[in-house]
Amino acid sequence: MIVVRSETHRRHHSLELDGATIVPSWEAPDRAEHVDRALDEQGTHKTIGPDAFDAELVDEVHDPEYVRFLAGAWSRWQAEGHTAVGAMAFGWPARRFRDLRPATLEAQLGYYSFAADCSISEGTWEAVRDSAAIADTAARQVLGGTSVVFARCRPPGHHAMKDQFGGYCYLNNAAIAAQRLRSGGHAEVAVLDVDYHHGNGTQDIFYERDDVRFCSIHADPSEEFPYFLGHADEHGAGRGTGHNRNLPLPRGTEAETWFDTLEQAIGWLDDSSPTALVVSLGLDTFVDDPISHFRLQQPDFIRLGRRLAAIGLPTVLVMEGGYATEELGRNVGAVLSGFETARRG
Ligand code: SP5
Ligand code: ZN
Repeated sequence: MIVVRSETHRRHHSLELDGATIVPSWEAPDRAEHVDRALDEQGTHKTIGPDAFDAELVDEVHDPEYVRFLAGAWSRWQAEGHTAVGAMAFGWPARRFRDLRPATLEAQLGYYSFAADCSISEGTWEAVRDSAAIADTAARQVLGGTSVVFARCRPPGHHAMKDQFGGYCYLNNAAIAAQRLRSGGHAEVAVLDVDYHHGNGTQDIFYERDDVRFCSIHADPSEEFPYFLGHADEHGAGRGTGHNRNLPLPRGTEAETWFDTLEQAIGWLDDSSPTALVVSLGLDTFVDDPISHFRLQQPDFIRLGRRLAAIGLPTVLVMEGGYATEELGRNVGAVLSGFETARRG
């Protein structure tokens, strides 16, 4: 399989709140290192680097001012003389506050985020930019006729809203891939999100659109992050009504139920006629994931790969979460080999 990756991710070391303590994030560089090593060991993949970041494409799914904010936040933070190792919000425009675009960096950190589980520091923007470019490049490869490409993105993207970062995500890599497929001629694109957490960002970006339909299988947000989006009654709005589908499952869900739900998701995506597929491939559904509570085992990831291949559409696989770092490489490898055997067979 063609794998798009880059080393720039190593420059991004995020911090997150654990209660009132600030700790190194679960979403750390060794995640991608384990994946790269495992895929190299499989020896069946062709690795390429990303093409240049296409700001115009990204501005079609994100607020351009938000993208400018991300690009400039760290240098502004330093210029202001802060000594903290990372910039993070501490105030948000919550209920009954006003939706005012602030001018100061401190206020903008709150305006442009929805969670305090990720920070902006030295190298964050460069890693975020490459991660987005990786997803875009994978989509371009698919437009060029390759049937499936793996975008080894880090940081992940599916929580990133039109104009808010959070959930370890800054730019929405899957949305960028979907937008590239749209602009390359696919009239309708399906996005299937199998990360343990709801893909609130992808939902937000396409909520009022009928050309990209979004379906997510995830832990019920009434008991899991991101809490305030991802419920079963969110169906889309305006032209997008009927083009969004959430399939929340309780904590502790086993593989059997999960795969039944996957059938529902695929069936729903097939209700219309998408000609290309983007998969937000989170591996945090794994039984030993340290922050998640579904119970998929490694062989289930082979099965997942096979099932995704059987959908039969040109496919971009975009890496999202997965925090059982030691096993992450083998789990990603399992999806890719399942996919490849099914498509060859
Ligand atoms: C891409 C992705 O999977 N993002 C997930 C973001 C989750 N962030 C909030 C995590 C809160 C975890 N608290 C864990 C406590 C473990 N003792
Ligand atoms: Zn996740």
